[in-house]
Amino acid sequence: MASLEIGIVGLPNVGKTSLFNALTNAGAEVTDYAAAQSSANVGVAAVPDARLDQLAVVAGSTETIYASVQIADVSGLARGAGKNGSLGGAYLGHLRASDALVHVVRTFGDADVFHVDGRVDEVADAEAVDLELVLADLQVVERRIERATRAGRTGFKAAAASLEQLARLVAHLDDGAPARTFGEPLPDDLDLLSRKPLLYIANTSESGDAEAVAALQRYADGTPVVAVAARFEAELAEIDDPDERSAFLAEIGQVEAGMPRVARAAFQLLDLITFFTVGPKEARAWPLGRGSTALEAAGKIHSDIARGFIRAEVITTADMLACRTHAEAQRRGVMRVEGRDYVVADGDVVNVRFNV
Ligand SMILES: Nc1nc2c(ncn2[C@@H]2O[C@H](COP(=O)(O)OP(=O)(O)OP(=O)(O)O)[C@@H](O)[C@H]2O)c(=O)[nH]1
Ligand SMILES: [Mg+2]
Repeated sequence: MASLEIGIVGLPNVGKTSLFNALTNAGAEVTDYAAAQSSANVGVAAVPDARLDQLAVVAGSTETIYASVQIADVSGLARGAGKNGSLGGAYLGHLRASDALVHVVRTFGDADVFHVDGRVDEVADAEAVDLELVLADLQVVERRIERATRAGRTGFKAAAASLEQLARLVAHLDDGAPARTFGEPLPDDLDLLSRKPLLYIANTSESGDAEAVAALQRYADGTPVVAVAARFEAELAEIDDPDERSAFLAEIGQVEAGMPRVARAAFQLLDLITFFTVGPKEARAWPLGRGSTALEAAGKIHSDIARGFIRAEVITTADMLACRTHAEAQRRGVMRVEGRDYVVADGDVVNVRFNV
């Protein structure tokens, strides 16, 4: 299964790697200077889901397997990087390959941490990175225009139409606006960073930085903002003992870890739904593109199951929790039998009958 990847962007030293560690528990190196690392940290973040926890209890499943998203953490994006073309190579490769971007903005203001501009200004910082992404895209579109112009000379009508659209896009990007807000359908192969779904993370101090978070929310103008104290969360992720965890959380007056919120927001950003398979061996959450069919869901589980697909038996999470077993759900008439074209709904408990 090709895994969906989320790329972390942000200015240097804002806590991207701390967030990555908190999400993935990978223990990547965190430095208090701006590390110029050329390779990326890539890891997997589990997406906690209370519905799955309950289903696992009801079914007495030995193992609980959450859905996951892949996260890539690269070094900081310097101001000017998009314009002067230094947004190159491996760095861009990772971001371009991402299906969505998480943009970390620093609101914590410890004096002991080096900050590139010697101050904390969350809105200016966010704006700077957003602009670099737009400028990098502008270069891509301009290159595309050069190519389309050459094709146009040899007389392709399609090239002329796309040239007009690309010129409108250049004007849009030139205003500093992201491709996301362009409002015209663009060719699928035009891979622009500012076109990807985006989520802001306000990396706060343990006190929460309410004012700065509110300012960032105003700037974000509808784009989701999730506030979290990344360094604290990264430390929390390393504690396995439940009592120790509770004590650590209580220290900053929190009852639960903030990372599940981030993981869920990232998951939503990818426009995924979750379906479940539940049995005594394992209860498992599967990510699936919204609008996918039962046959596609079967293919996520195993290509053989899709190939030999006969039918899907579908129970809602609520019905499954009430009935406790597939057999009881069938007896009460809440188990639906669906064909290969059934559009799977979020929270469906699915059992595929297949024949190989
Ligand atoms: N007080 C505080 N410090 C933090 C927080 N998150 C990160 N830091 C500190 O900020 C510094 C940079 O953190 P990193 O996670 O390495 O930041 P980064 O964005 O990955 O940095 P580069 O990869 O070098 O661009 C480290 O000293 C962290 O301990 C936070 O939430 N609160
Ligand atoms: Mg880092």
